[in-house]
Amino acid sequence: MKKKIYFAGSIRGGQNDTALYHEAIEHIKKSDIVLTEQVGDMTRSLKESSHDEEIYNQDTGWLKECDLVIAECTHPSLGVGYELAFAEKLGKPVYIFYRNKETQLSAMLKGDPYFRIDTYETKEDLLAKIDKVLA
Ligand code: 6IA
Repeated sequence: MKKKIYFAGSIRGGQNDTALYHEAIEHIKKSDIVLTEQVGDMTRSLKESSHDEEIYNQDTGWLKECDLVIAECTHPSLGVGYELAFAEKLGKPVYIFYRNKETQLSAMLKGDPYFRIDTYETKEDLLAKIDKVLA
């Protein structure tokens, strides 16, 4: 059966990696379901009017519904950090990937043995590691 994946990545924390999130999401969709496609949506602007309460309710609902969380954490994001702690409280498996040559991951993630954390360098490397998680 297809798994429901909550893909987390920075939005207001900075959108430099949105194209990469998009590719990762499209890759995951070949085998499973991604609940959070908007994270890789390159057509939407941060300037559009946002309904923050709706976003919060929808995303926390999806966190409750998902089978596992995959987060790309190279760009620090308050929202992603919140989602990861929320997922831990719910007991959802959480996989975190980041490019260690570009950032120092927060001690609040690295120091928490609950999270399964791995580094990567290239997009191909990231997709291969995601495949292992999904297998
Ligand atoms: O603090 P951040 O904005 O960087 O938090 C990013 C995380 O919060 C992502 O993993 C999302 O799951 C969630 N999130 C933040 N903003 C939105 C959003 N905005 N829609 C859905 N989830 C969000 C509207 C769409 C946007 C592309 C303009």
